[in-house]
Amino acid sequence: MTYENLLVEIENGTAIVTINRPKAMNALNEKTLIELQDAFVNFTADDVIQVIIITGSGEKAFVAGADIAAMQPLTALEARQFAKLGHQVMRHIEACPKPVIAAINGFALGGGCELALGCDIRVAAENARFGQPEVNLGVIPGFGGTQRLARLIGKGRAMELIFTGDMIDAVEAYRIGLANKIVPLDQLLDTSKKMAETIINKGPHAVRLAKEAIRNGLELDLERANQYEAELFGLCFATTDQKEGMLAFLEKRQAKFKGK
Ligand code: DAK
Repeated sequence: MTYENLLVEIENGTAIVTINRPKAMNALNEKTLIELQDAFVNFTADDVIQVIIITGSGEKAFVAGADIAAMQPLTALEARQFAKLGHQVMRHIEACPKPVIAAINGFALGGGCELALGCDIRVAAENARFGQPEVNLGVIPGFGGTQRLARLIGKGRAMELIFTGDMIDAVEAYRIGLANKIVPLDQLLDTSKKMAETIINKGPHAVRLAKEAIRNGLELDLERANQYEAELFGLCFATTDQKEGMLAFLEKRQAKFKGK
């Protein structure tokens, strides 16, 4: 996979996608969004890839937002189109059956924070800074920030971040549940890769069905969500991984999952 604004490496079942526009702090322009979407279509279809890590190039920024220079002259209709493209990309990431980890190496602002929110897990480097500063520019978050941030950290905290445009550091992001963990910058990728490896060693179907259960279940009331979980739990028993996983436990050995 070769792209203009993305670097993609595949390592032991993990795809590492680096957003590579360092001169613009890895800001998301149309081209980058289209490339991200294309990359996720490929990751979803590629059986070799089991986990995806998204990070930014350099040491200063994960993604400093949607590209302000590209957005400034947009008409209302063009802006709507741009927002729709951003939403589509976040949906591709969220709906990707494979877990997606954001490795946040610096500023994750505006569209960058929204990209991190579209991922399943957020690992923050000590220099990570999060924020939804769109109100400083006279707009609101346009790639799902008003919705996903509130769902993740709660309405009150999301409103505070979005209304003030304040930036928060990694410690505060961890405290409010925006970051899953904080690590030194030089350990960010290794930690994320180790987490990917841990996940890869589990039953792939189980991990994917768990993602589906959490993601779709959160949109349902508890009763229906639990019924949905029961259906997916039942489905696990159609896989050889379930037979192997339980047999391995009973035989006191490591399971050898085949993803079948
Ligand atoms: N877009 C374009 N260029 C950016 C950028 C961005 N978001 N962020 C930084 N850059 C560029 C800077 O312009 C500068 O370029 P040159 O001047 O060197 O050519 C270069 O990156 C380095 O930035 P600084 O010189 O500013 O570096 P500092 O270390 O001093 O500051 C910073 C770093 C990240 C704190 C600062 O650059 C900054 O505040 N950046 C903007 C952050 C921001 O406001 N992000 C939110 C963007 S708005 C919607 C669709 C989408 C959205 C909203 C609505 N609809 C269509 C409805 C989403 C909006 C956003 O994400």
